[in-house]
Amino acid sequence: MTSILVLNGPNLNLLGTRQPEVYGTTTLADIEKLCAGWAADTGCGVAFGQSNHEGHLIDQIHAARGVHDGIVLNAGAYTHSSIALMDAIASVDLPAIELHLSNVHAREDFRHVSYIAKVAIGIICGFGARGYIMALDAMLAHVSDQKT
Ligand code: DHK
Repeated sequence: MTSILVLNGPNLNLLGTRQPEVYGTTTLADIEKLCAGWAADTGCGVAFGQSNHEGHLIDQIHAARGVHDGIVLNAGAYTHSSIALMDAIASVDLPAIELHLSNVHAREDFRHVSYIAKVAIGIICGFGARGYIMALDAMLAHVSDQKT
């Protein structure tokens, strides 16, 4: 069975109340439920992780080796700064999709820079919580293509 890790970085635990005009009112628990529903519908496994700490995120990426077939990563602000997270993705040889709730390209210039994009198979941004399902669909299709 295909299994996908959905990993969320700093401040995403505050979704729902954090700048709702930017990130919406859907909580991370709501998103987890959405993803669980998608998993039940598709038969694909989905695991969920969140940390506000760069090293914990790296540990979770390393732990995905041999357990999951792909990673959907909303690295939050670490997207724009973390060479260590980029290296972690490059090191585990798993496909990763960079995800953002907001359209980072319509925001401040510093959000236009992404280290994750350099090692991701693709990027989804600007579709709010629905983006998680779009990313899961895309990752499942990518992994299925690779298996055939
Ligand atoms: C989430 C964050 O925390 C920001 O630092 C990113 C991203 C955008 C999002 O839209 O999900 O710049």
